[in-house]
Amino acid sequence: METITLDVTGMTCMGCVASVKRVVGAVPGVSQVDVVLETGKVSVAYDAGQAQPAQFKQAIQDAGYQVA
Ligand SMILES: [Cu+2]
Repeated sequence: METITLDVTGMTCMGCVASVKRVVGAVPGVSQVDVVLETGKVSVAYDAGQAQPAQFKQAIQDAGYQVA
């Protein structure tokens, strides 16, 4: 299991947090998503054999947020 932390901007409320958790959590191979609204830190635990960080970034961008 790998873990990556992404810097996400554009999240303003717990609804945004829930959206990011949902879209990243929907990527196959992702087992855990933790979001800290105040810092914009999104930590993703995933199986590197199934998922790639580029997929998380794409999912977050598709949901309307920016990934540093
Ligand atoms: Cu929001």
